Amino acid sequence: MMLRVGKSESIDQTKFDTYFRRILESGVVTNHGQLVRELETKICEFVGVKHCVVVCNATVAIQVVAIVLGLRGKRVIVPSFTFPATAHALAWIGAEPLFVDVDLSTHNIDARSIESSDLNDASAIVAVNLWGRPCDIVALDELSNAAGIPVIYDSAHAFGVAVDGRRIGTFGRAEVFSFHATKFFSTGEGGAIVTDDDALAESCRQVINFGAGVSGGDLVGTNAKMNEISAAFGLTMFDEIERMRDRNRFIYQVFKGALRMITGVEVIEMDAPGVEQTYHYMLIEVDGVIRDDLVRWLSDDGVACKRYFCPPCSELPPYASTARACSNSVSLSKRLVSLPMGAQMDSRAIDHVCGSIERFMKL
Ligand code: T4K
Repeated sequence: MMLRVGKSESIDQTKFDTYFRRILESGVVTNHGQLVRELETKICEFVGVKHCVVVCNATVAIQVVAIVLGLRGKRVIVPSFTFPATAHALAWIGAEPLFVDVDLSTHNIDARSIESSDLNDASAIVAVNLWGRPCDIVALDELSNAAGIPVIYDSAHAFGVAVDGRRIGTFGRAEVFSFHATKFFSTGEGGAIVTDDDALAESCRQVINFGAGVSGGDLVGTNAKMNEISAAFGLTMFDEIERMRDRNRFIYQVFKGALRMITGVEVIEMDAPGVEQTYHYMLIEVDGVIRDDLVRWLSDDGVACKRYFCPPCSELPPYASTARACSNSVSLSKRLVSLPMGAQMDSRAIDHVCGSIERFMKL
């Protein structure tokens, strides 16, 4: 029997029960138990990275990496078009997000909009692989090397994605994944820090456990551990990754074929040369004048769609008065609609969504 977990997936209940029984038998429910260790090993092998530290969510993962890299009180370059967690995580630890605009076609941080004064002012770049579409990693590497500051990737959307045969999770100084219930791979709530840097991994491991073992320095610990039940979800779901990818690819293609026939709707392309996708997001772009009405129409018609991300981060109240204008981010925030994706979608559901959009566009 398959057990529904979150928005996009279902897992094998028998396998989950086996893991769950191991938790009950061991009596260990948290504090880096056996299942968490197994999950970390599997993620390292799958991603092709030396260290994985699983945590309770990706927001805290960003904070932990930022604290370990000494970013408290420092400026950090971030894209203005992302989920608020990217910027809030940094602001929460006392870093200052320095927003830069994104590229209109990739929706990712535009290396060309990072000015040399930004690089002089900033102590790190946190780039986001939005929708699982990889950033311009080469350009970001060049900037990071030239400025002598690290790049950290917020890869909350990108677990399972590869570029030119190399998995997301192996780039920059460290990368962060989200395993939230709305993600391709889920542990309910959860996340991971992945890195090849031995010292960084060791410090992250200490910081997520109240700073235990930290000697000297000013590293402040927190509690960011993943528990064993979440790890059991993750371990059960691991065996489903390729099936989920194939299923999502199929849904994406059916969706794309149907949406392309509707005048006024542009599908956000997930396929790119050299990129192995998970097809976790199904996004369309429409005229900004009608976008909010379309979202209301779809919601009234039972379609779980979202205005990701509106407003852009740089226009959120904590940042709006100081952030620079990011016109591409504003434009995207007015035009994008995220459609339902994953296990909940079959051909009838896709027909319903596309039919509803078509009727709206003909009004
Ligand atoms: N960086 C980036 C770039 C991110 O996008 C995120 C999170 C983070 C960092 C931080 O990661 P975490 O700290 O969360 O690990 C959701 C998620 O809560 C959030 O994790 C995610 N990004 C963001 C993009 O989406 P909401 O408020 O938009 O989700 P919500 O509750 O409206 O759910 C979306 C759809 O999924 C709805 O149609 C309902 C459905 N759903 C949701 C849940 C929670 C289910 O079917 N089952 C469920 O259990 O934020």
